[in-house]
Amino acid sequence: MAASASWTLTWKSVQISCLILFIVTIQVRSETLEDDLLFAPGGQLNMKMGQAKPQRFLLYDVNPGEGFNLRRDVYMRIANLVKKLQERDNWVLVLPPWGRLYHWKSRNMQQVRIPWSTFFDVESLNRHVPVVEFEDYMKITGEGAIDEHVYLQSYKEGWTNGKWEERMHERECNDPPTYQKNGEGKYRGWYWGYSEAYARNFRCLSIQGSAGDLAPFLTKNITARSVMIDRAETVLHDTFGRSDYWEARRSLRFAKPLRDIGDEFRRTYLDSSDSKDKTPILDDWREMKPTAGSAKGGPYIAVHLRRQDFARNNRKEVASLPKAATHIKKKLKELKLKKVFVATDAPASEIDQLKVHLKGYEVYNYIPPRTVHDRFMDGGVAIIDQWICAHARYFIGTGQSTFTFRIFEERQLLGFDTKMTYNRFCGDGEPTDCDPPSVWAVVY
Ligand SMILES: Nc1nc2c(ncn2[C@@H]2O[C@H](COP(=O)(O)OP(=O)(O)O)[C@@H](O)[C@H]2O)c(=O)[nH]1
Ligand SMILES: [Mg+2]
Repeated sequence: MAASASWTLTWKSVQISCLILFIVTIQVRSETLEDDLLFAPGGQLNMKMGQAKPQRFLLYDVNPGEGFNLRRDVYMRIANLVKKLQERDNWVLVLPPWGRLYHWKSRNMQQVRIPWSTFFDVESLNRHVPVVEFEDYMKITGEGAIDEHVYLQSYKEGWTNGKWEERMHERECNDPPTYQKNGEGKYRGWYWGYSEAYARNFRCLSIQGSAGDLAPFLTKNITARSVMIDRAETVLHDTFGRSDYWEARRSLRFAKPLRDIGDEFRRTYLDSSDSKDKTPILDDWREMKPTAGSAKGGPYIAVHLRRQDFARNNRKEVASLPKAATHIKKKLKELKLKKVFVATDAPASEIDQLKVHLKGYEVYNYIPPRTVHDRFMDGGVAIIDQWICAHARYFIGTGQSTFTFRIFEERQLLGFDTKMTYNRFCGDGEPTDCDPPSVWAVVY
């Protein structure tokens, strides 16, 4: 039977929850005492005084089919959930290792169990909410165990009376879970490629709502020390486009080595540097608040041409190469520029075709040297492309691509005028004056 875990708790269940919470808190406390060396100052006395609360860990994962740039958005939702949870308890966000992404097609390398530090500046993340890599989590807790695996799902019966409303109930799983209990009572399944990892408990939670709505559930219904929220893309942003949204986004900085490679490419081929282009980067993102329009950008146009599955599926947002080239040439003339940087997932043959259509102009694309590709893999190369696009005078993206959306945001954070950023190709299935992308101003 599906137990109700809704936020409308009855008085009786409140009483029971309090009792369970009390018992488990004692248990968690005694566990924590052993870990004091790792978990910062504090002993029983301090904890009684409310100074050092036991550390709790929030892990999460996303539907395996989702791409890198939607995952970055889900990170922001979960980071802000942790921010909210921290008002009550000492929660730490455990970063889900990267790997097995559909778009990472290079076959000559193992693209799995990749730590966040390969792609992102973990110190910057830490300035928003406390985070640890999964391998560090295993070291801290001494094993690869996760106390509670909570699998988010929709409501089997759909919306009530065809109306979407916020709600949350513990339910039987809609689909048979791929995580199965073995003879030792451990739930085994895909934990980012770590065979030693497992969950002690598994449950399904039907939810319609935002990430922050999980906070009461995590503080009242669950008292375990570590909880994994699976299919985290199911929950929405608490506040889209407000200051806490942007704080999470600002903290999600690319790793310095990748930014350095992008900067070197800008200097070498695109006559672009931060001082000339008025795109200075401060070490601490919390101090960066450039006024909109202050960034000039390098003397080149950058475009993101999303092809591959977008083109194969005949999405109406996809422009043919000749149509994209016509758009690029028009803008180059208008802005009196000669150089265009092309970020794309297209095969080399399509890039060559585009170059033919852009004859008379200088067309650049980033081809990683072997050493860079081996170290940073497909994910890192894509970030270098995004970084170069973020610094162009003018940008044109692909409609509905989260890869493009993340470039829009990056440019907003550098201080570009929105007119120089929020542009996209009109697809072959759209009119030539297709709707421009929606503009999101940064809120500081
Ligand atoms: N290097 C590089 N990779 C790209 C480019 N466009 C797409 N990709 C790859 O394809 C993936 C697209 O998936 P995703 O991040 O979900 O973005 P979306 O599908 O466009 O919304 C990216 O994460 C990259 O791995 C590009 O311009 N350059
Ligand atoms: Mg995608």
